[in-house]
Amino acid sequence: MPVISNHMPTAELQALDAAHHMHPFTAGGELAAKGARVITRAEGVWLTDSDGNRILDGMAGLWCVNIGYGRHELADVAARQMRELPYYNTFFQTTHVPAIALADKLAELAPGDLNNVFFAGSGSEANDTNLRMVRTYWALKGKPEKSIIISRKNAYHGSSVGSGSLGGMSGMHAQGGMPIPGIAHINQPNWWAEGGDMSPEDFGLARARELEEAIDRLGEKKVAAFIAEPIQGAGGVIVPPDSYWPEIQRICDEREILLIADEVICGFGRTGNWFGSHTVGWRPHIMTIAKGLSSGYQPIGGSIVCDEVASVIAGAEFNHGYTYSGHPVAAAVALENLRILEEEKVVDHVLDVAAPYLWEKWQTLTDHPMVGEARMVGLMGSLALTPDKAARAPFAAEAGTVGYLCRERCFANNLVMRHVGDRMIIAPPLVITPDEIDILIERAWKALDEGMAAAKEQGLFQPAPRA
Ligand code: PXG
Repeated sequence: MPVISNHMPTAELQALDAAHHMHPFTAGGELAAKGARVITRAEGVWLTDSDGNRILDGMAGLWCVNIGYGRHELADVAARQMRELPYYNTFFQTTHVPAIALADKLAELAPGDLNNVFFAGSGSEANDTNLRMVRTYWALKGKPEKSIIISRKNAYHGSSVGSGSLGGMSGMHAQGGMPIPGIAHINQPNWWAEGGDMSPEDFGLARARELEEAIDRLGEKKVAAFIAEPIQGAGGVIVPPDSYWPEIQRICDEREILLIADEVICGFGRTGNWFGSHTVGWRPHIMTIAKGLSSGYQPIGGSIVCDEVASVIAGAEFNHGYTYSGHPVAAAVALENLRILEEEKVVDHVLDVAAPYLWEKWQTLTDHPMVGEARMVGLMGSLALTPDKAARAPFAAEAGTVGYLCRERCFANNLVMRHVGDRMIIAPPLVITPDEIDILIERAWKALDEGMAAAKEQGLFQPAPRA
């Protein structure tokens, strides 16, 4: 057996990868034929692949490397913690310093009375916790029938059976028996694709009022909670009309249901505030966190829970938890990440420097003949691709065909910009500089040009007939 290392030729690494490694959200056969891109190192916002290409990471890994790559402070903290206490659990009335310190810090950062943290290993696990916690809360309050959770179509809340059911991804629900019962999905506030002839403001109100209608239809007595991402990420960076969130808050204020803000992407500075719910003006009872909590340097997630819910849950044994809940190495690394975010004023950098500059440049992409709209909140942005801007028309080809062509051209131009259907999305590390933003925009423009040329060549630059 050869030693597998960065020094092996790319083709050999790809062959070994194809032989034994099953990839998430990937058509394995197609990838095996083509060969996976092998990433070997990273620094700041820059990835290096096994062929020595330097790639600008416009997605911060998977929306998570908020402080950028290559921060050795986190490696040092991890090594120190591994030497001192590599593992101990937080079950059965024990604890340890990293979990204590991280929970304490999160209680300080989170708004209002969100003072209590239940740790998990990922965002999916944290949302599974939330699902069981809100139902358990109502059961302990003597209302076990309050168990339905309302979510939204095209939401992403994770990939486990529970969190995937909370999510509203039709492609996921089509595989493996999801969603589980007891979850209702209302429509998303995606004006570009679904707004028809309505004004964005009217559409935002109408989509928010679907929450009210759903609660009334299902019966307030049966609804436990509403879960939403402040800004949908994996669904394509869907920025709702301004009317949407205030109306959601009004409805929530009038109903007795719990609110779960899924901050897995929006949290820890992504939207220009510590939490996305702050940016959109929404007051949740529980926040789901992961990703930027450790900037992806260690797998860790959790739920930040308000005092009322936590105190009711504390009244009985909550039969729930993970081996790695509050893992000491992950917790210590997360704490160091939060120290860097805070001391280096990274969230201020997003709000005052990076986001305004990126938005100024990002908007210019609407001058491109294939870009219908450009949206951005903080450092998460999207472009809607269209063959007919005035009609906001989708392509005649299957959704994602043209988006995929553009993503391929991004890769070829050493830029990671993803596609979700025919929306292009970015979420770069929060430490990105104006110079790097210039490079991002230049490469994005080139990739769009090449993507459009390829679409035209393949006869794909055609609007779908109007429904
Ligand atoms: N909630 C939200 C809002 C997320 O974006 C999760 C929960 C689940 O977290 P974990 O740590 O279990 O993955 C996520 C994850 C994509 C993509 O393609 C997005 C995510 C994960 C993988 C891929 O955009 N988001």
